[in-house]
Parts: sequence; C-alpha cells; structure tokens
Amino acid sequence: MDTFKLTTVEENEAATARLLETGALVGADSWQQRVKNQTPHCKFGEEGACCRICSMGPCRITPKAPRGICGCDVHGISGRNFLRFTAGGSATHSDHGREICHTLHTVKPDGDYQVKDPEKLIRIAKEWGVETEGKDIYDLAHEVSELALLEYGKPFGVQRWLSRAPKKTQEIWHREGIEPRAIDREVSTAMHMTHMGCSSLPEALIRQALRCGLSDGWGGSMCGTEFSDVMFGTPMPIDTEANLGVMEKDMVNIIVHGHDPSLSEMIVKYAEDPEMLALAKSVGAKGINIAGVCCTSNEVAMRHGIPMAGNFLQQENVVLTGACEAIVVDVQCIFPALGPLSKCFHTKFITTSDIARMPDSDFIHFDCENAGENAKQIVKTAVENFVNRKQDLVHIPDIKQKATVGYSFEAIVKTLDTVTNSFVDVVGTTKPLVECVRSGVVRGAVAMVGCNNPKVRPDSAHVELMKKLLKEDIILVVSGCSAQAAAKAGLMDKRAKDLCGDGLKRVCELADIPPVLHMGSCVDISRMMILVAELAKDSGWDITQLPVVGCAPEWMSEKAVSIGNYVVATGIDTFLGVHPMVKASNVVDGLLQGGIRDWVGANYHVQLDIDKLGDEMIEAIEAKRDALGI
Ligand code: CUV
Repeated sequence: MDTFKLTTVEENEAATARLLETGALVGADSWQQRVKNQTPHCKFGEEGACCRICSMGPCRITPKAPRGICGCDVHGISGRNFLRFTAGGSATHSDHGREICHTLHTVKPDGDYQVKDPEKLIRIAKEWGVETEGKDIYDLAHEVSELALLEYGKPFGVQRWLSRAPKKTQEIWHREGIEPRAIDREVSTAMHMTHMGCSSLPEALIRQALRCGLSDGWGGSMCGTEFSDVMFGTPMPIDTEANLGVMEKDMVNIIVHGHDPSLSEMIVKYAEDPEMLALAKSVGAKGINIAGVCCTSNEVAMRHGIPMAGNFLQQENVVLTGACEAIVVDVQCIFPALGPLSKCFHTKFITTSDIARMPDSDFIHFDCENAGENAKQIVKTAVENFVNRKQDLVHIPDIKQKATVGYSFEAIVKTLDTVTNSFVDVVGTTKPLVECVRSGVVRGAVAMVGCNNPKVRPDSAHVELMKKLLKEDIILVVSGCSAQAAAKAGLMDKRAKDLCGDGLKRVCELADIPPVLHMGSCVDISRMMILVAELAKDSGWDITQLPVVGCAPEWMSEKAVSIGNYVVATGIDTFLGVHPMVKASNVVDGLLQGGIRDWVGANYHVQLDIDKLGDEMIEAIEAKRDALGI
C-alpha cells in the first residue's frame, strides 16, 4: 500500500509556477499578474463608501464629505451596497434553480433527462400536498416542476421549503419579518429598496439582505439541489481523484466548468458514447477524459466519480497544461480570461449559455430541449481538436489525491444507520451523530464553504483550518471550492482520519468515512440547511444552540454573501476570512457582526488572521457546548 501524505499548498504553488512558465512562453496573461496590476484596490470601493446608484455621483464618503449629493450617509450607502451584493448572489443561485426546474419539466421516460430518484420526487410531492397515488412518475415530475416554478413569482404566501425548518426557526423568521415570499420578489424588492431615494436605514437594508438570502437557501438553491437529485440521482459515497494530475496525457481532455448539471451530465453521458469513443481513437487519442472545475466539478464528482481538476483559482491552470482540448462552461465563476488564454493554446473555450457570453469563445448553445444533440456537438468539437495539440507545450503536473465524495444528507443518514447499533437503536435519523456530539466524541461541526480569493493564499485557509479543527474532534462538512481544496490536499482520503483527535478518528473508522465530508456544490449548502434542521429536530435543541458554525475563509462572490446571509439567518454563526465591503460603516459592520444576533440568534465574525479565525470557531463551538451543559 502506498503511504499517505497530504499535498501541501507549497506543492500546489510549485505546480502553478511551472505552468506559468509555459504561459510566459506563449505570452499568456494570468490572474497572478492581474492582481499585481490591480493592487492597491480602491479603498472607497473596498470599504463600501462609494455610491454608484445614480448619475449625480459617483459619491465617495470622506470625513470632509460625509454625505452623498442626495444626503445619504455612509451607513445607508454601505448598507445598500451590501443588499445589492446579496441580491446578485441570490438571483444567481435561484436562477440556476429555475433552470433545473425547467429541465425537470422536460423529463421523459426515453428522453435525455429522466427521473432517477422517484422516491425523492414522491417525498417532495407529498411534502407539498400533491396527490401522488396512482400517478405516473413523469406526470408527477411535470406537476411538481410547475409548482416549483411558481415559487419564483407567486403573489401570496411564503416559500414552501420553509416548512422543512424547525418550528422555532420558522417562528423567528416570522417574528422578524424575514420569511422569504416569492423568490424573484425578494431580489426585486432588494433592487427597489436600494434605488435612489428609497431605503437608507441600515436596519431595513440588512433585514432585507437576510430575507433575500433566505429566498436563496430555503428557496432557489433548494430547488436546484432537490430537483437535480430527482433527475440525476441523490449522491451516495463514491471514489474519485482531485488536482491537475487527473488530466490524461494520451486522452482527449474535456474540462467542464460552471454550475448547472443539466449540461455537465450530458457531456459525461456523450463522452461515453461509442461513436465519440471511436472518433477519439481515430484522431489518435486513447479515449475521452472528463474532469471538472468549480461547482460543476462537485456535481459530477458526487454522482459519477468524475475527477476534479481544481477549484476557482486553478481554472487557468487547466488550460496552461497544454493538454486541454476544450473547456466547456455554462454559468458563474468563469474567468473571461479563459477567452484570450485559450487562444495561446489549441484549447477551445466553449460557452453554452445566453447568461454567460464571452469574447474569444466558441458559442455552442445548449438548451434542455435539445440537450443530447448539443452535448454531442460539444464533445465532437473537443475530440476533433485533439490533433491540434502542441506537444511541446504539454505539461500535466504529477499531483493528485484520492477522495471519497458524495455525502448528501441522505448519504449521511444512511452512513449513520450502519453505526446505529453502537449508539442508538433507530434508523433513518441523525440521532447517532447527535449522540456523538452529546457525549463529546465529536465536539461539533464546521460547515466550510466558498471560493478562493487572491486576497488569501489559495487553499491555505481552507486546508489549515480543516487540519486544525479535525485535531479538536470537530467534523467538517464542506462544499464548493472549499471541498475541492480539501480533496486536492488529501483530506477526503479516508486515511486522513489519522489527522483527527481520538474521538473523531474512532467515528471515521466506525462509519468508514473521511473526516471531511463532501456535501456538494454551492447550491448544495441547502443540504447543510436540511442537516442542521434535522439535527435540531432529533436533538431537541434549537439550531442556534447546536455546536455548529459556518465558515467561508476565502470567499469572493456575491453568491457567497447570499449564502452567508441565509446561514446566519438560520441561526448559525458564520466566520469569514475576507471582510465584506462594509468596513466604512461601523453601523452596518456592527449589525452584521453583532446586532443581527438579537434578530436571528447568530451573526458574522470577521477575522483576517486565519489561525485566530480557527481559534474563534473552536471557542464558539465550546461555548455552545457549555451552554447546553454537554
Ligand atoms: Ni458555486 S461561488 S468560486 S464555484 S465556491 Fe467556487 Fe462554487 Fe465560489 Fe464559484
């Protein structure tokens, strides 16, 4: 058996440095260079003291100019900026969810998209009061998809998914007036409130930011996750590999990047098509290798074991290997830099969505009505491009790790059932985990999520924090680029259990799990919401009492802020390693880092010193334990 060793951040950096040498040879630009060009950043922007909402400005707030032309002060300006930032993220996740609902509307027994998890569909239908008895499963899918789509614009009432939360949490949302109504309405309201001459009261703006976040996590994202599972299968533990070394020298490499599994599922399917495989052979390749970047990677890794080439700040690296025939993207987190970069190589940069059009790309429109045909054309384009590879530019870093991924909520419960006899005698609940926490074998859990950001040494915060927490018997549930950071490091290899304290190590052995559990993509943070909701119900504790915190140490996107808002609004303290752009306003910053606790029982904690951030999380978890008397 080969010995197990984590991949270090330094090893990743060395691999990147080698790839940048190739980049220099072909005159490629890089994010590393662009960061230098952009530094220092505009302080007004970075701290939220710049208002660009009307054309009397832009107005910038200084001690000498404490108000914008309309008279808005810095608190109103940074509060509005924060709310708009949230609305961008919420809209993005929720629109992804909407696309998934539309895909669900196209399912056919013999179609490109089918119902792979009928049990889940029936469960949701019953939850929503839809008659399921004697109904064809495909008719049911269409009916539920229409109901889900109505959640985006319904004129009355609040989100259906809210009823999954514990009663107490629902009461808090109601009491605070932050129950999300129609998903699109919360985004619209946010845009309306932040228009010139509307809200400038920080409390009102932050309250709407929480509500708009909730419409994402307990609305649009939950649609995205749940209906993806219905069509593509609910993830169960599966083995895969992670890091650039998953690219294959002798094969056609197709990188899928973005978010919506409607596309990546079809690419994966058509890469196995005999006709495509024969075509690959005919151009001299040994086969077709699909690997992923960003959340699309999480989606196909969780369901098919497709390897993960890397996370957000590694997207340029896949092209720099010189061995990427095509990088196929849909929406979100895609660097426009991939256009010009791909032109330095033979790589085809294939955009597929009207939502994400970019210069220097080949646009092959992908829609769920013609999914198979479109996917086949994309795969074919990539395969035919193999002959254009410039062999002297090819360098694939010899660096990868094994990972076990696929811990959906359902998979976690199933895994817990296997150890049930050791702890409790019921199956199908989170009670074994509650007992581990109650007894102190596991001290608590951290949900680590979110992106990379050049403001933090890539992956270092994710990985160092995870290592620190595991030692303290704190289990990690992760998603997004944090999950990929963990997988690349080797923390999803079951052998990583040796990094844990004795308690958590024993749990990993008993349950046969890695100590860091991959729960999926960013929209799948809705899975984490379901997990905490069930933990609260099974333990009898409120969510705010659970020794659980959220953490996004390297976040960068608007989506991350929307997520942060729904996690906090659900009653979970959330720790950030990058400051949201509100520092100019002590009122807004004070609300986020303290004041909102009076509303929802949790708040943000910002700490740029990553080691201290870890200490603070451990303290927060221990304080919750003390309060529970466990
Ligand atoms: Ni949706 S949002 S960089 S891919 S986690 Fe990765 Fe995750 Fe942030 Fe984007």
